Amino acid sequence: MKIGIVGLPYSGKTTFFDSLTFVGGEETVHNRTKSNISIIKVPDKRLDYLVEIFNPKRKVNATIEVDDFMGSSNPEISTYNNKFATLAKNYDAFILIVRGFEDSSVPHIKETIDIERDIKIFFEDTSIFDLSFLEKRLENIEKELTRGKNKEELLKTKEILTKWNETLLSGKSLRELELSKEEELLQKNYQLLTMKPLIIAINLSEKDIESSNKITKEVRQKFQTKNIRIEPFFAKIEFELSRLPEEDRLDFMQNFGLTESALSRLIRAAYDLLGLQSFFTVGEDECRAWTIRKGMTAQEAAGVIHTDFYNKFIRAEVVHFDDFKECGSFARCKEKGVFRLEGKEYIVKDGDIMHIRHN
Ligand SMILES: Nc1nc2c(ncn2[C@@H]2O[C@H](COP(=O)(O)OP(=O)(O)O)[C@@H](O)[C@H]2O)c(=O)[nH]1
Ligand SMILES: [Mg+2]
Repeated sequence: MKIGIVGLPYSGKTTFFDSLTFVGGEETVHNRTKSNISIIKVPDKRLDYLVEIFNPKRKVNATIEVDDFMGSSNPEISTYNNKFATLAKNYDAFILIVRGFEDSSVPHIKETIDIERDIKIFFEDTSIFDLSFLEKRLENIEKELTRGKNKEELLKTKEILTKWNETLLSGKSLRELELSKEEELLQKNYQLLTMKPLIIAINLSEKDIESSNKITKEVRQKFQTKNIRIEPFFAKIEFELSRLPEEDRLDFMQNFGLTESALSRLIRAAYDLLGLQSFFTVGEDECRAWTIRKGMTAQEAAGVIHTDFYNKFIRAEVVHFDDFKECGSFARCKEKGVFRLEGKEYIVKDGDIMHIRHN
């Protein structure tokens, strides 16, 4: 799962990325000419709790890949141009950093601070790329239709693409649509930008901490739809925070009246929007959060751990995290009847603790 950090120049993308990398990054590949990619641990309080109980040798968080691919050192993709559009297709979701902080020493390509205008620029530019893609594709379909092969399939595709085209022309984004299985398959091939989940992170200054809820509410009223999350954050504070030793962080945040770092919130939001969830495996060696798509079966989830577990799956022993926390031990879970044996068709829930029985 890859997330692209996008936004206008000087909005705080690299500041955000560098904070993430310091706090949760396992491995950073700094390649200033191409991309800056980092693998980020998805924070999870439930996993922290399991680690306290089982005291394992290793703790393994779920991970997600984040890329500061519009990095300022590559002026060719510093705005939403064609090159941006080509690269942006590679991502499963975007975090759009929008500048809300005033600072006369930091230039703004539009000269003034205007959160709504900058969000609109992103919406409009990405819609234009999608529209031009759809129009080209529709022209090709017309040509293919005259050849008379695969007529039925082409007509079906044409119908879908025409609908998407009209949605965009009416000023809406494709995120708002409910997709059929067929449409999902098309999107897999096309990677339309306005269909990708979007997190809008408004980068505010410290002096806006008190008004941040009000500012965010206004932006949400205008732009919140399906597959969009809108969150405020304070890039400069987060950056300083990430450089502090862990034990000093809480004090530092409290000085600003903050209770938690916004980075965890943003990463978890991305994880949710991508339709991802976690199940856990626990033991003395390792406590681990595994990433699966919502709706996956026990057998498919077992296959994420190991293909052998998929092929030789017998049953899954399952306890939900909440039940485990309430009972305090597996033995007590068995007494209370919340420890279950599930077959391969069982739909895994977010927070299930599983042990796979296999041949
Ligand atoms: N005052 C202030 N400056 C910031 C903030 N966030 C970023 N900056 C500064 O703005 C400049 C551009 O930030 P950068 O992260 O490089 O932006 P990018 O072009 O989007 O990658 C840098 O000098 C940052 O230190 C902020 O919240 N407040
Ligand atoms: Mg940058």
